[in-house]
Amino acid sequence: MTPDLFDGLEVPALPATQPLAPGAVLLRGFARSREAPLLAGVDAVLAQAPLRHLVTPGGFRMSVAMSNCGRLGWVSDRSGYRYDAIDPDSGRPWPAMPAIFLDLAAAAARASGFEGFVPDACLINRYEAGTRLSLHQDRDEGNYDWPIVSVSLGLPAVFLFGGPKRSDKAQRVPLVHGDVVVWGGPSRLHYHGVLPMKEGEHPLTGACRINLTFRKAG
Ligand code: MD3
Ligand code: FE
Repeated sequence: MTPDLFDGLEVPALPATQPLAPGAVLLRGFARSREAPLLAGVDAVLAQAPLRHLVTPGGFRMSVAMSNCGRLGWVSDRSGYRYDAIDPDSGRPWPAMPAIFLDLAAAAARASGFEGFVPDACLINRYEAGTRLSLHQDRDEGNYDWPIVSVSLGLPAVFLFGGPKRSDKAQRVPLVHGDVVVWGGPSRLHYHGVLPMKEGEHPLTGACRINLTFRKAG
C-alpha cells in the first residue's frame, strides 16, 4: 500500500460514533448543527417551567438545577423520586417537548440501533461551577428496554460511567458541547454521575452546562 492511495480519503480525527460499553454509544458533536434551535427550545421551556433545585428524599438540596418538558417530568422531594405529569411548582402540566428535541432524540437513537424512540420525558439539568451529580442509577422509568439519550450543551464536563454495582470502577468520559450519548442495552442501568464542574465561559450558554436527557418514562 503506497501513501498516495490514501490521498483524497477523508479520515476523521475521531470516529463519528464511539462505543463506550455494550449498549452505550457516544455520538461526538451530533447536536452541533442544531445547537441554536435546541437552546431556543431550552429557553422556551424554562420560561414556562423555571429551573429549580430539588430536594432529595433524605433532605439534601441538589446542586444541579432542574426542569422538564414532555408529558412526564422527573421530580424529587421528601416523599421520594417519581415521574409526574404536573410541575409541582406551578400546578400545571410540564411544557410540551419542542419538535426539535423529539427529532434529535429519535435521530440519535436511530443512529445507535434504536428505531422508533419516542421519549415522553425530557429532564433539563443545569450545571454551574462546582455543581456535581453523585453516582446513581436511573431506575424510575417504566421500562428499561428503551435507551436514555443525553445531549450536552455549553461548558464541558467529566462524566463518570460505572457498572451495574455502585462499587464498580467508573471510567471518566469528557463530554463537550454538542456531544450526544445513547445509553441502552446492558449500560441502561449502570451507575453514573458528573464530577464537580470547573469554571468557564461558553459563547452560547455562558457560565453553565445544560444537559438534556430523553427518556421513555411512562
Ligand atoms: C448512563 N444526568 O439526569 S447524562 C441524569 O450530565 C443524569 O446531566 C447526567 O445522570 C448529566 O440522570 C448524565 C448521561 C446519562 C444519563 C442517563 C444514564 C448516562 C446514563 C442512564 C444509564 C446509564
Ligand atoms: Fe442519571
